[in-house]
Amino acid sequence: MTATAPRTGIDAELALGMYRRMTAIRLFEEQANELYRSAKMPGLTHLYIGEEAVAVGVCSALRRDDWITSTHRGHGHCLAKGADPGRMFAELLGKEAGYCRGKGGSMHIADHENGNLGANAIVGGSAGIATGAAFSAKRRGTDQVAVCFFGEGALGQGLVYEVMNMAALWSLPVVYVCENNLYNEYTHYLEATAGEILARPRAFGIEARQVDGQDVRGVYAEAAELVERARSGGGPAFLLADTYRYHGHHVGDVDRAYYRSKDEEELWRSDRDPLALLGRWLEQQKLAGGDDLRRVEDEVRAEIEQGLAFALEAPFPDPGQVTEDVYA
Ligand SMILES: Cc1ncc(C[n+]2csc(CCOP(=O)(O)OP(=O)(O)O)c2C)c(N)n1
Repeated sequence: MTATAPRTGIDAELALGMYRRMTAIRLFEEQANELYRSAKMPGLTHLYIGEEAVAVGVCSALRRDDWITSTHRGHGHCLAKGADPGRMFAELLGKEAGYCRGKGGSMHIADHENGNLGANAIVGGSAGIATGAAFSAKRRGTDQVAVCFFGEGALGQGLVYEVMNMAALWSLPVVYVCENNLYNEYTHYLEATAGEILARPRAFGIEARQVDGQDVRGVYAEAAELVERARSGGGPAFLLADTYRYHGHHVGDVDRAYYRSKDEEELWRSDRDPLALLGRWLEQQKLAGGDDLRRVEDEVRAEIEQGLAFALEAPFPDPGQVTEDVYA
């Protein structure tokens, strides 16, 4: 199909590609949850389900050689930038075939071939890395752009402001993408964040915008503009994406009624689901039918299951490697 929807300029190929990537993230995360529940995965993980449109909308506006940095909730960013689900599952399971040879686990996956400089368990920590990458691109005269994903909890970290200051002074090609899923761990963000979020980047003279993070087309449109602006010398930008995580802070956070209600969770799932919203739009625009969407889901499910089987069967690293690649 080559039909183009004129209002946004997003054609069928791009929209279906975004639907496919969002589906891959959702199904990957459901399996990651199962790995935890069946005690096959060491440690825990932070699920991105519900937030898929942010990673996919932004990364669809990037080239493969552009960079991203990610967070403790990083599987979605990683998949959206092109990582292989099998190697990601292998990393979650501590297998040698994993992206960090099984030594990083869920919160440290890096995939340099696809421009992912890594997830980071230190809240706000990757802001320095993304800004450094943008500085490097500028110094070397390439036209690469760096995107820094972070949760609104990172707005309490001083590093974020140190690097925004530098990025503005030196007009660096970096886009700060703040994923506001309403909660800093178990606390509503309004209890921890004073004033207007957008006033903070604007204080540095950084172009700052807000977008509905459940609408992948809107996220893509804003990101595409800000990325191209940065690429062509327009300097840094800040994109605030309003979103929601359907699951707990991490997979073990099951009883969460003390900090948010079931009704709130249900409302986001039923009314604001990013996959349902894009699916409905694709059908309304006659860019895809229900059968097309089901076929995409079946294909993606097969890929995810294949990746999972690969990881489950993959060998653990030799214990003799335990001190290799470790810097301390
Ligand atoms: C510097 C630092 N402080 C505290 C923590 C513990 N911690 C892990 S996740 C988290 C909340 C992060 O909230 P947010 O940035 O909004 O991301 P979300 O989990 O909502 O995606 C905290 C406080 C940490 N990992 N690093």
